[in-house]
Amino acid sequence: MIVSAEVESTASNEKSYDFAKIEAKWQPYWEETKVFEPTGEAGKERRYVLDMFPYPSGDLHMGHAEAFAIGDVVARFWKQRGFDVLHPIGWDSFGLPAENAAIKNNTHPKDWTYKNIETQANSFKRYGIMVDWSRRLHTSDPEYYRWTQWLFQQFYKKGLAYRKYSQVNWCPKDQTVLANEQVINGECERCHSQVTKKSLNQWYFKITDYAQELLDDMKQLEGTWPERVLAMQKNWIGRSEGAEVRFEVTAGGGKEATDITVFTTRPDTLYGATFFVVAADSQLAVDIVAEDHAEALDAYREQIKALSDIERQSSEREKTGIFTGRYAVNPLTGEKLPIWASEYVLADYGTGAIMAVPAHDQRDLDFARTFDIPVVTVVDTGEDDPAETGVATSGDGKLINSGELTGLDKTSGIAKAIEIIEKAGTGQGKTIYRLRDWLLSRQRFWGTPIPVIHCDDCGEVLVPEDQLPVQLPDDLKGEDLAPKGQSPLAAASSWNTVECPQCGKTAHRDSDTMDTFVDSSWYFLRYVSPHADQAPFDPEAMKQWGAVDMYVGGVEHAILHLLYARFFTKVVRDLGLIEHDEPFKALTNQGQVLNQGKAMSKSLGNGVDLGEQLNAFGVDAVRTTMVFASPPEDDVDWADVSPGGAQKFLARAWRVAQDVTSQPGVEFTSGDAKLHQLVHRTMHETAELVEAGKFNVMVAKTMELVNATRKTIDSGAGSQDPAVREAAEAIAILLSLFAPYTAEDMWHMLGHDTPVLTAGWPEVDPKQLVDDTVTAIVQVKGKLKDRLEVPKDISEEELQKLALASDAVQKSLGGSEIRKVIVRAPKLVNIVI
Ligand code: ANZ
Ligand code: ZN
Repeated sequence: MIVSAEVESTASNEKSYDFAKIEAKWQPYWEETKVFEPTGEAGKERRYVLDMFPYPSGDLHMGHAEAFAIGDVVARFWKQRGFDVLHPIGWDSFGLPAENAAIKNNTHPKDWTYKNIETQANSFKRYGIMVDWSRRLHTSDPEYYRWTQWLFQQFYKKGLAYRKYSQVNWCPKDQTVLANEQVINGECERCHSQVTKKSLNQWYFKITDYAQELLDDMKQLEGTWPERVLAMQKNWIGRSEGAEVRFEVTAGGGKEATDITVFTTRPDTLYGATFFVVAADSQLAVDIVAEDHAEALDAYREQIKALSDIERQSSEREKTGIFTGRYAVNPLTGEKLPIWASEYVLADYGTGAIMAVPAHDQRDLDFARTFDIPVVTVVDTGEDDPAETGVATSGDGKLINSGELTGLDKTSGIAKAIEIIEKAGTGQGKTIYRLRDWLLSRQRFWGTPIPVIHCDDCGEVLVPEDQLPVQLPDDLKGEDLAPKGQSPLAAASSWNTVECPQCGKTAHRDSDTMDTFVDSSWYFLRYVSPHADQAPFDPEAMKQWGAVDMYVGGVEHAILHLLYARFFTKVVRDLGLIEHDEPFKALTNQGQVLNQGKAMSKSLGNGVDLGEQLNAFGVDAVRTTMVFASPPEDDVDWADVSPGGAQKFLARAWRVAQDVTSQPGVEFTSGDAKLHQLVHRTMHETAELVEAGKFNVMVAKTMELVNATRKTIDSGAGSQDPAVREAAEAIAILLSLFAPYTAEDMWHMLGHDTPVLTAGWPEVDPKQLVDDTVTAIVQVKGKLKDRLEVPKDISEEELQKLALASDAVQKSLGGSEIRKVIVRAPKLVNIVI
């Protein structure tokens, strides 16, 4: 065990608070009492709290410790507030690192995976997270991926999973395709190799069918999801309104006349189009190129193959392109525009072809200047001529040189242009999205096999439902799994060769596996009934739990995982299996744990080992530090925090319980009224703070309450004061949200014999919250004898009671008989003798 100097001194000051002993004592108790599991009590309101499930790489790290401490505050708070709480855990246990480890160690990926899961599970148990262990799941278990496969098949039947031959991102090192989202600045997000393009037959999910709904339903999330996450999703979906316009391509260069449709957001600028561009890597370019330009086009296509979409669209690089030898006719002006092929037009956006308006589109202007193409200004924005400045103008203004559009502004120009082309039958208004279908197949082993069989006669045949899951073979290991340009499963012929379920001929299993994002797109649905074996989840359990009330996880998942999970939820709803539209009603993005301003990383050598911190300071001190350091969404810099300080605070709180000598169940009638009031105010305020996500302030309030209670105890006979017991119990309940071991130990020291998590939130007396007190004057025979601080809304009887109890009043009465008491609450009491 590693003990720092600071800890040693702490430990000698507070000898009696021994976190290791407390941890050892209560961990088995929680397992025995099953207090972390939902009770399923009828009629109880339910809450579902979820932390993004971990990937089993090694042991837990500081990032896990932060995220799970935060999620647990929410889960434990709702439990104390009387809800039945579901807070499950599982592992996202497919993926490449396991496979790479297996190749290196000549083992099967499951060895590495399940060993790491066991290590992490033990650490989570030690960390005291309130999770229902009976619901634990692993996405690499056949019981789980059976249903991932089943869902894939339902998607397939609805036309939402399909295979298509296309140019895809290919990582030459990992020898697998990558989704667009996994290509960062032209590099593989994992191994940083330069990504290339390859033509392959790949599986896709048709997420684009849901583009508009994914946008529209963000309304349901406003206010409960971080704004920036919503903004990122909106951007990613990228809705564009405009028009499709059909251009006739004249015969020439050995090719016949045809036509090409473009997508434009600015049909109002049609008169400013001076050239036309097709995506150089599209089939369209090959189809239309003049015969005597074909060779040059081929050479150009070869040259741009290695470029990523981001590089291709970068404004920094000089534009490149090649003339195709053909011309397109502007449907409004009849003008013949030269058709170029260039990298800057993307093959898979819009129609893969554009009309170029250099005066009002910077990319087009850059291109026009490179190749000396005319620039015609058609919107008078009041700025300088783009042909001279090299800066395209995109603002609003009056249309000029534009025939029937001349004089209109941008909005009415767009409307008018659409009206004209629609009437002429050469185009129509159109909305498109930047979102692409989700490429889900991977040429790797350690993933969910795609449950499809390919037959020469029958084509794609779904594996019959009663034969699911299609299991991964157990007998491949080490070198068998090394990347070979196709899935290792393609080479496993005994696994791969099967009878066609339809015609009985020899056929082949699909040898690709699914992107692990598929596994994580529905796990939150599985948790409501993780052992269901007739369906992905039990409909009754789903009715009880429904959508996740609070989801906690890193902002790095703002697009991929969260968008995919939203898409899956909508499809599962459309399959009639659930009723809700959105998987996560609320989302909290926790910050990162840093060290000296930098993210902890192996290469920087600034990592802090969680196990060492837990050994040195105890679980509760680490958890308290995580929650106290900042609001949940901010970063925590481990160089700036003090787990030693947190440990001292916990010891101080713990000793409060030790010093209470009263028995449970006493009501506050007399004693330290100030402390009594503080307890009620604290419980009221902390509930509001937790609801508002200000967990750090909640901890600060707990600290204040501990200090005040200490003062009362130290001021004399406090240990018997009912206010002190009330305060100590309140402290234990507050600590149960973020320092569970200390809280449990205190609760039992205070004489309770059930788990602190069953205590419930104490009822708050609204009278104790009334801020405004007034000074009441007490007179005897018309003479002022005392002043009393009383609540504004004090009753006549209460005020009279307080007045008669006053020492000064009693003294002046001196035993005389009281004839009459006149009470004017809350300000005056007059005693007549
Ligand atoms: C003419 C025009 C004039 C355009 C103008 C813009 C400004 P967003 O808003 O991102 O959807 N475009 C269309 N398809 C393209 C593709 N496959 N690759 C590259 N660029 C493409 O952008 C839509 C605009 O981007 C379209 O409107 C088109 O250029 C271009 F003053 O058409 B525009
Ligand atoms: Zn067949």
